Amino acid sequence: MEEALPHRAAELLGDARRVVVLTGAGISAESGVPTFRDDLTGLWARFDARELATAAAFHADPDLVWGWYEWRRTRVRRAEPNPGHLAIAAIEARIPGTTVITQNVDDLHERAGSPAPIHLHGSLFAPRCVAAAAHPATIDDAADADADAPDGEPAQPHDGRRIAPPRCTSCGTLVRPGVVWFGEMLPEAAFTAAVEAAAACDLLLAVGTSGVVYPAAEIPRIAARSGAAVIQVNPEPTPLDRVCAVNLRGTAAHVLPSLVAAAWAADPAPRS
Ligand code: BJW
Repeated sequence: MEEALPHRAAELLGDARRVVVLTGAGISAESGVPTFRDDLTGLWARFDARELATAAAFHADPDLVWGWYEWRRTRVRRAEPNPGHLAIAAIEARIPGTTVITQNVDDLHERAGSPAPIHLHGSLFAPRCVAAAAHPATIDDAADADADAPDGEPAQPHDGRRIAPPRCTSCGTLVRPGVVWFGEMLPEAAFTAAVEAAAACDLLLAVGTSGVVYPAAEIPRIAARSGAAVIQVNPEPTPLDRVCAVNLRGTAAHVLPSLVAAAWAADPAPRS
C-alpha cells in the first residue's frame, strides 16, 4: 500500500513503543556524503564506489583504496548531520525503546545525538591491520587528504589521490579500513543485536537504503515477519516496497522532520 505523507505513517509512529530505524547511504546524502549509486566526482570520477569498496581492490592496489578512504574520511569530517539524522535522534529521545541500526560507516548519527547506533558495516574511523587477529590502528585525525587537492582541482588529472596505508605498529602488516567489504562477515555482536531488535519492534523505519545488500536487507523483512509495520523513506522504489505498510517517496531530510512533527502534533509531551 502506498500513500503520500503522512496520516497513516504519523499514526504508526505516534502509537509505536519499540522502534527500529535502519539507515543506509541515503540518510547522509543531504549532508554531502555520496551514496554507492552516485557517480563519484572530481578526482575519483573514473572509479566506481562499488568496485573500490572491496577486499580485492585493496589487495590489488592498497594505495589507491586507502587514498579513497582517506578522501571519504575527510568528506565526512567536514559534513554535518542533516535534519533527517536529527529527526531520528528526536525519535530516540521521545521513545526510549528505539534502536538505530546503520549500514553507514560515517559518524553522523552520533553527531546528531543518537547515543549508540549499531554499525553493521564498520566505521571509517576504526582502521585495523589485515592480520587474522587484527589489531586496531590509530589514524591521524588532523590529516586532511583533500588539503592540497580540493574538489574540481585534481592534482593529477583523471586520477584518484593515492596514499600508502600505514603499517601496523604491533605486527607490521598493512592497515586497512575498519569496514565490512563484500564476502566478509558482519560484526557478530552488532548483527545479533540488530536481528533481535528487528524481531521485537512494533515499527521499523527503513531510511535511504537500496535494500539490495544482504544480510542488512533482511532486517526490515524480519521485522515485517514478526508483525511490525514497516515504513520506508526513499525517493526511489526499492525491493523493500512490498514489505512496507507505507512508502514515503521523498528525501530523508525533508520527510523525517515532517513525519516526527505529524506523529506528535496532538501529543507534544514525551513518553515516560
Ligand atoms: C535517499 C536519498 C535521500 C538517495 N533520502 N534516501 C543473499 C543473497 C544474495 C547475496 C548475498 C546474500 N547474503 C550475502 C550476500 C553477498 C553480499 C550481498 O549482499 N551481495 C548483494 C549485492 C547481492 N553480502 C555480503 O557479502 C555481506 N557479507 C556477508 O553476507 O557475509 C556472509 C558471507 C561471507 C562469505 C560469502 C558469502 C556470505 C557483506 C556486505 C558488506 C557491504 N559493504 C558495503 C561497503 C562498506 C564499506 C564502505 O562504506 O566503504 O556497505 S557495500 C555498500 O552497500 C555499503 C553500504 O552500507 C551497503 C548498502 O548500501 P545502501 O546503504 O543501501 O546504499 P545505496 O547507495 O545502495 O543506496 C542508497 C539509497 O538511498 C538508494 O535507494 C537511494 O534512492 C536512496 N537515497 N538519496 C533518502 N536524500
